[in-house]
Amino acid sequence: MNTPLAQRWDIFCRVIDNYGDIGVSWRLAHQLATEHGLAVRLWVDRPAALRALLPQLDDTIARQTVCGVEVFAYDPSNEAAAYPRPAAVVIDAFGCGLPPAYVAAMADTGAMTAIGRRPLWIVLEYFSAEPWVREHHGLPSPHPRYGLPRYFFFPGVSEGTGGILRESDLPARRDAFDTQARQRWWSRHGFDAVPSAAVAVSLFAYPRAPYEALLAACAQGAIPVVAAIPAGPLAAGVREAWGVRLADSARKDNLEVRFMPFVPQCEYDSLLWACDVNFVRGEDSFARAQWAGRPFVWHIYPQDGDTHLAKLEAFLAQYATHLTRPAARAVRGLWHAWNDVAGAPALAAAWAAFVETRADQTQGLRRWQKQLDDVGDLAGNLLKFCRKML
Ligand code: TRH
Repeated sequence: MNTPLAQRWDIFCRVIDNYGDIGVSWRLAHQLATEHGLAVRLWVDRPAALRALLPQLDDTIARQTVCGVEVFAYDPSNEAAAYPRPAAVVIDAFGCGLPPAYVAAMADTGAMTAIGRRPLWIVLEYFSAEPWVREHHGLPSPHPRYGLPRYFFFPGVSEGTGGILRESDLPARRDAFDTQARQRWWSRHGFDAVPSAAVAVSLFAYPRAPYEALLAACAQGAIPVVAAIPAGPLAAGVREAWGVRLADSARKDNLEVRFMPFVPQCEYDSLLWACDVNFVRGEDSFARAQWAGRPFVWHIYPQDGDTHLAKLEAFLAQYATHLTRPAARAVRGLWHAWNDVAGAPALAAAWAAFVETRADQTQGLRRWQKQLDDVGDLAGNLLKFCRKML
């Protein structure tokens, strides 16, 4: 490939659990390759996790090109592994660390001569809306042994942070997803159109979420609800509790549950657009829900010592400034109940208040998206940052 060396990027991702680490890494790799024309190699230690998001990936082979990205399986514990010449920019996703042999190659003068400078090492951190992120975003942390230039890059939602991922065509694709597209989407997945009086909800959360209480509230609620649950522990839990073995839908009073497949990542946005309210979790689905522009509920990834609760509040504090007072109260109430925050309202009452303020939330989300646009999308910000440093 005849690519200028500064156009070559490597992204290293170790899958800690679930799909967020690789979900963000893949989305970034794909956007850098397809939108910005970079030659991207994505190194992943558990290709099977990526396969769940990208079914065309063959997780039994060590190296392949998928959708413009070269995907490599690697074993971080194999110290004898050999790596190709390092790229000009190396992303250490979520601070997973780089293989020692690769780091040594980065410091090798041969590599430096070929690139024309020392490779740039970027530690892409986890998302947080906490104020300290602005102070730490972009800070240098040279490698102690080799002195390689290394910088922290923090995703965030306010000016002075790295922003969140968003492909340039996403808003246009979302806006083109009209009522007919929505009907076609449900029909493609083998379901009837959602009745106009019903609220369609997508439900993606960690198993500790009080989803049974939510579904009970929906069943007893005044407004009909259609809940789409992608395959996973929640769907398994509902199947078990409701005694539904194979059917792809089930009904209780005012609630219809639709058991969905775990869709490929490139289709996940359309699931969010086909729904009126989205329950999301972790990092990547949470970002997508913000761009989807439908009222959403974040199940935050739990951390030791409840440190995640500070992150939850930090996001809520910023988001709420774009909402009317009743909408902000309703959002906070349901997010608190969903995340088991002490003093949260009962889930049924919180859900009813949330549904009532949906129109206000949708308006607020437009203002929120404007704030995100002003910050700039993560891939574009990262590129600008690296060009400045290279
Ligand atoms: O899966 P997550 O909980 O991921 C993570 C990890 O747990 C990680 O260790 C943690 O640090 C991080 O959260 C905060 O949630 P997330 O980030 O939303 O990733 C889910 C991915 O799965 C996202 O890319 C969307 C995708 N997805 C599909 O492609 N199809 C589906 O049907 C669903 C429900 C999700």
